[in-house]
This record gives sequence, structure tokens and C-alpha cells, in this order.
Amino acid sequence: MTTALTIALSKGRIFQETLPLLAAAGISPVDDPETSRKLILDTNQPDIKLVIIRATDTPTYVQYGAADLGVAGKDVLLEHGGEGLYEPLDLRIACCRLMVAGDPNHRPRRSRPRIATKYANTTRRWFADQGRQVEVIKLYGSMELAPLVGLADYIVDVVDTGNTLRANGLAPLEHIADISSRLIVNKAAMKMKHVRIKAIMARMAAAVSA
Ligand code: PRT
Ligand code: MG
Repeated sequence: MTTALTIALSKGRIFQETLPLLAAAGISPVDDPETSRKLILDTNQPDIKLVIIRATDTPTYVQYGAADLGVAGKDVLLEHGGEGLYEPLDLRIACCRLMVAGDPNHRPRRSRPRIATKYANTTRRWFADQGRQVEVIKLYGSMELAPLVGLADYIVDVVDTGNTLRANGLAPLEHIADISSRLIVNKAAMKMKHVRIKAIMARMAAAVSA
């Protein structure tokens, strides 16, 4: 008898960059999420399914056991907090840096500079740890716009090439963390489905170091 497994992935770069690692573990999806409207994808293994969700929702699905395994950016994991999850493997994919960014010539007039971000928890922690008083404004996208229209003095966002910042007259100012995607595992599933999950983890780990 085999153990059924559900793996949570987001579309786009995480899905694309996880595919070869799953293939190394003997798992290939039957449908392509970029063209299929299905949210649950079958794989070549009848008892393994992929669920396709928003990147920020992946830790939540795995925390509550709706998925046994998942792949999530460290930025998303820092913001989520990691409750109910193990984070056993750095997949070294979708790499970027979490940065404070802004116009290098800007001088905030407010006593508490405003920081626009979708990483509200991480941002509060970063400034509080340094004893710096800021006001955090939660946004859900296009953070780069906020300083341009006076909504915020700075932003906290992930930066890869820096092209998006540059195109908007902004620059990276402070490095908060190096980011890559991690394999995450539901804590109960790690116990109950230990043998199956360990085997997948070992094969993915070998593919990461190869
Ligand atoms: O798009 P959606 O709102 O559904 O969610 P998402 O943006 O969180 O998902 P997705 O698939 O874009 O990102 C998933 C994960 O990829 C993130 O959680 C990061 O861990 C990682 N990653 C790696 C990135 C980038 N590189 C990246 N460059 N995530 C986002 N970006 C964006 C960034 O927000 C900015 O708008 O790309 C822009 C900056 O890129 P450069 O190259 O111009 O610097
Ligand atoms: Mg995106």
C-alpha cells in the first residue's frame, strides 16, 4: 500500500524551477498549470497530486495539512512565521534579496517614515530590531509605485536584477535577507508519511546539489 501525497506549488517561477527537482524525485505533472485551468493536477504517480495556489498561500495550505508538502519563498515563510511547518531543504531556486528600497536622494519629512510593503510583519520586525520608528503600510502589489506618488518614503520588496527599481528611479538601500525557495512539510505528515516524504526529500536534495 502506498501513501497519498499532496504537494502545493504556485504558478510561475516556483512551478517552473521546481519541475526539474520533482522530476528527479520521479514526479511529473500530467497537465501544465500555465495552460490548464485545473487547480488540482494529476501526476505520473496516481497517489501524488499537485495543488496550484497563490505563492503567499502555500505555507497556509501546508500548515493546515491541506497539502503535505509545498515549495515557498523564504520571503513568504518569514512573513508567515513558519507555524506548523518544517523547512528541511533549501532548493536554491527563485533566488533574490529582500531589500529596503527608495529614492537615494529622498529625505523623509515625517518623524516616522512610511514603508509600503506586502511584507508587513517582516518589515515591522526589521525596523523594530534596530529601534527605528516607522509606519508600515500594507500593499498587495506594485510597491514601487508608492514612493513615486508620495504614499510612502520607502518600500520593502524582493529584488532580483534591480531593473524594476531602476525603471522607477529607485535603488536598493538596505539588505534584509537573501531569499531562495524552500521545501516545506506539514509537521503531522512528516510523522505519518515519514518514509515516503524522506525518499522524496533525499532525491530532491541530491538534485539540488548536482
Ligand atoms: O505574483 P503573485 O502576486 O501571485 O505572487 P508573487 O509575486 O509572490 O509570486 P511570484 O511567483 O512572482 O514569486 C514567487 C517567489 O519568487 C517569491 O516569493 C520570491 O521568493 C521569488 N522571487 C524571486 C521573486 C523574484 N525573484 C522577483 N523578482 N518574486 C518577485 N519578484 C518581483 C519583485 O516583487 C519585483 O516586482 O520581480 C520584481 C523585481 O525583479 P527585478 O529583476 O526587476 O529586480
Ligand atoms: Mg509576482
